[in-house]
Amino acid sequence: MEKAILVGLETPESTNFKEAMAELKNLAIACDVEVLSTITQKLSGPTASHYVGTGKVDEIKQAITTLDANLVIFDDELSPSHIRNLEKALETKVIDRTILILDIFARRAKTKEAMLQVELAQCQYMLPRVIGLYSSLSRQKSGTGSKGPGETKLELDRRILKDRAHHLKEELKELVTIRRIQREKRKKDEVFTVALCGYTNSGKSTMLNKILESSIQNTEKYVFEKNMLFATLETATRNILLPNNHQFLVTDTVGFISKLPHHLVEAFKSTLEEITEASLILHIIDASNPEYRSQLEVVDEVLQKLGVHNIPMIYVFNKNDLLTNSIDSDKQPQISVSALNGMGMNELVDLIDKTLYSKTHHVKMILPYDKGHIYGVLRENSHIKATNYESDGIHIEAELSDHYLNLYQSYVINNNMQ
Ligand SMILES: Nc1nc2c(ncn2[C@@H]2O[C@H](COP(=O)(O)OP(=O)(O)OP(=O)(O)O)[C@@H](O)[C@H]2O)c(=O)[nH]1
Ligand SMILES: [Mg+2]
Repeated sequence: MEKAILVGLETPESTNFKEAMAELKNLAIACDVEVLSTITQKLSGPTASHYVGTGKVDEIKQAITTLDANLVIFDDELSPSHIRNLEKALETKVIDRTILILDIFARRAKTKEAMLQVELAQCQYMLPRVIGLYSSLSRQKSGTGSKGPGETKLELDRRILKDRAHHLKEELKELVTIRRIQREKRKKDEVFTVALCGYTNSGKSTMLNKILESSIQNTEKYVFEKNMLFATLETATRNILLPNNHQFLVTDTVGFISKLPHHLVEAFKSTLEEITEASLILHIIDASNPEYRSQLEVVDEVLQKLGVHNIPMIYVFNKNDLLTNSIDSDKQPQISVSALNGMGMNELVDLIDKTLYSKTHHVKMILPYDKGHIYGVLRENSHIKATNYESDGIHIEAELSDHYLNLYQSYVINNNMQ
């Protein structure tokens, strides 16, 4: 079993440093690593050579000997040269948060698509680091015009990784096409889709299972839910038919975490596209977690990076059975539920139904010219019937859903006109 020392650097940019270190510990445990101790340092930023100061490096080295550790895990993604310098100084394997997350994903991946995506992310993470690892070797060996064995090995390793990444991308492309075709069919059939997004372990899968109970066509399979980081790696879509005959699809997605590795987001893009094309996003928040506010921000940031704009979103504060205080957040629209005991779930399903099937409003509005971007939003998300450019702004006649009516109420001059 691997026995590790965790290392974290607290800089002025660090937010929730303590919680990030606690999360790192959970990530390590999820990889079956025993955590012996945590060493931290406060600095204005990482040092160029060893990420932490040289005095700290000595302290870590001392701890490795005293505690008999065989692994050091840093909370931030280390550069190739940091890893090289640290491994040399500490004479121990050094990894970072990114590798841990990639490792957990690799353990959890079950479908072919998830396995390909994780391996692609791993290849892409390794590529520049192989260069780092061997560049010291090749420098030692390099005489004029000579090719040392290190360098040859480096070239070989890089080529293998590059070929593998290329192969994985090709295989993924085929799967992505199948997924696209499915999505386009749904769009053509005008089926509403609801995507469940949120921090890992917030209760997304439990929520999907609970929503399934509202369906009168209760033949769909339940999805896997468990108290562990990244229980869900593959998206699962289920059909819901309400007693009023309204119908929609709900998709469970992979959870997010702070400092989600960039390569992982890239590799999972095809899976995450399900979110960017949803009719409605339910942002599930574990309100019983003391860090729920920062987790919520992390998820909102990742969604933005994925290119999620102008999709209606409901903030669903989950696990309210564990709360003693009421929720303190100004995010709107919001609802408080327990996916475990069903509290608030009827209201949530009603809200989903209303948001998807809300009637449209025929409105006349005037957009000042400095709010021209809103015109773009409306053109994409509603039906614009007439546009006139006047001296006081853009005069628009449009069909707006409740959501957009609420959002742009201040520009509406005439609602439900005939
Ligand atoms: N007390 C309580 N526990 C809940 C609630 N909803 C979910 N849980 C628990 O939270 C844990 C995680 O639930 P999941 O549904 O697997 O969470 P997830 O968001 O799908 O997690 P990942 O797939 O790992 O990202 C499980 O142990 C659930 O039983 C709730 O409303 N109240
Ligand atoms: Mg899940």
